[in-house]
Amino acid sequence: MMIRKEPLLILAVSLLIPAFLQANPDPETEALYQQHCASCHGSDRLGGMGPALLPDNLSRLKKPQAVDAIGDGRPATQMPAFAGILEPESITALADYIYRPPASTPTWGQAEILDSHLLPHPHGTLPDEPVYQADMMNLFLVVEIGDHHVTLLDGDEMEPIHRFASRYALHGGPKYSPDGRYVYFGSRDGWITKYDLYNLKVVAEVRAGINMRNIAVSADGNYVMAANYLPHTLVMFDATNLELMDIIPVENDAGDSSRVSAVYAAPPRDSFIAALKDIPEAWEITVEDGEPGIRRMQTDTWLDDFFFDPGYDHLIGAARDGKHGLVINLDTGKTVADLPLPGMPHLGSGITWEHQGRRVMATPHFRTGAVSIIDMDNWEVIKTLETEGPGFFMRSHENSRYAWVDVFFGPNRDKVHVIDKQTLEIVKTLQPAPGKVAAHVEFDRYGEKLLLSVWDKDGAVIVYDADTLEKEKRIPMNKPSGKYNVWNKINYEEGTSH
Ligand code: DHE
Repeated sequence: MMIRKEPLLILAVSLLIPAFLQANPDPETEALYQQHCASCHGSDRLGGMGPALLPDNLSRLKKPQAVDAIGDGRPATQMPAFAGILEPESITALADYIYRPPASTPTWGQAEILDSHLLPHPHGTLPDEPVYQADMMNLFLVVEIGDHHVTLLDGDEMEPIHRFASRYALHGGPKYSPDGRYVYFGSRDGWITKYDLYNLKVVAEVRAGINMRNIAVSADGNYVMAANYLPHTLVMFDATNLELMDIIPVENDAGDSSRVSAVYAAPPRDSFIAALKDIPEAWEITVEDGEPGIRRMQTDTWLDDFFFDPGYDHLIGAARDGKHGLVINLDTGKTVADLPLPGMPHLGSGITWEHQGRRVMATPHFRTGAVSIIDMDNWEVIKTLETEGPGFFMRSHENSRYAWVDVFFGPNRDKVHVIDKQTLEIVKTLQPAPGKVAAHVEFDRYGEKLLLSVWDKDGAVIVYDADTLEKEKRIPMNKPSGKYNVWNKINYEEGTSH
């Protein structure tokens, strides 16, 4: 294990919460928390068997939902119901308490990361043959956020092979090792889980931060990089057993620190690219002899999510103001185009394809019912397709003539549009389960079939024929979100996310 010795880098990063904002709960609520909650969620609320209960980690759970969870428990988890044990006022007081910043400053540095490391099956201790029969290149993983599970699907038969519990609130695409045997999941609470798809076992886990954005696996499969919101760090691990290699403080020359918007592997460059949310910089990180080296690119503005052209020559990033996109040449670090993309483009979900001999990319928007289609040679928007509402995810496959985009927000969120990649028109709008969000598509390795999520506790993934657009099968699942095909991911297929 190589860990930098400079005291500056042996981090114990603070939340920097002003004193006047810090929690001052009444001792009674604090005592209730310690009595009933601390054993699972940690005495410092940093999480344990249960998730972290800090305001930033709870930003996606509304307070009334927290009150319900404390009172009624959470099905299919270890969270018990406290309604029969605690008075309603105590339950409300506890819910208030967990939304307040903690009195003592949470830290997540080297000691905490090393301490969190779990290694149930060190590399080389499990058999090298799959324990089931399937085309290992046509497997899908489906993340079910309803009860924090993952289903492994056989992509030829479209049948579940196995279902296992995940860490709380997985987010972002899991990343496969280059040979497709292992998959790395990232959770919002900072946990990275390495899972062996041959043996159907968790082999290693580590917690990289308190509030994590995403993870990336290097093209050679040797390193895992975690991007954090809290603390302001990038953390690098040896992919073999998830051993800590380096903690990179995310700061500019003036010492201002920043959250990391996201980090991705850039295979042709043999590097990682990260964009920063609070400092106008994008970083290229290259690992040599186990040591990460950083090249900083100044950007015209702060970047949110981003995307690359197929050669990874350019980064296309969404400006944090949500009003435009920037194209940055990754060799020179210079901004070469400013794209008029109103309505907060969701560039992380962009896809590309060949259109009339030129490469185009397309992205949905979080705030506008539109898909922007951009010529990647001259960076001009060639078409803005009107949709029935703002969308989240877009998908296609090189072998399919269609691209799919959902209508994730608004009254039409149960609809998905099918776009003809040559005419650039919507040719069909499907409504697979009226009243239930339909979102996120992933194709099989051949581009012949696809899976669409019905994003509901009583939900499903629906199998469609990618050509006839006919529904073939419904596989019940608990709020399935993303789906990830091994072949498409390890080959960086043009129609899927990286
Ligand atoms: Fe995501 C991917 C950021 C909210 C489901 N989301 C990503 C990635 C980023 C990101 C940077 C790419 C990481 C990767 O794959 O390595 N997401 C954000 C946000 O900033 C945002 C808008 C606010 C936030 O809460 O963080 C956000 N995301 C959501 C959701 O509300 C979704 C719908 C439900 C959830 O699980 O929280 C959601 N995000 C997803 C999914 C992916 C994702 C399913 C992977 C898509 C893929 O196909 O690869």
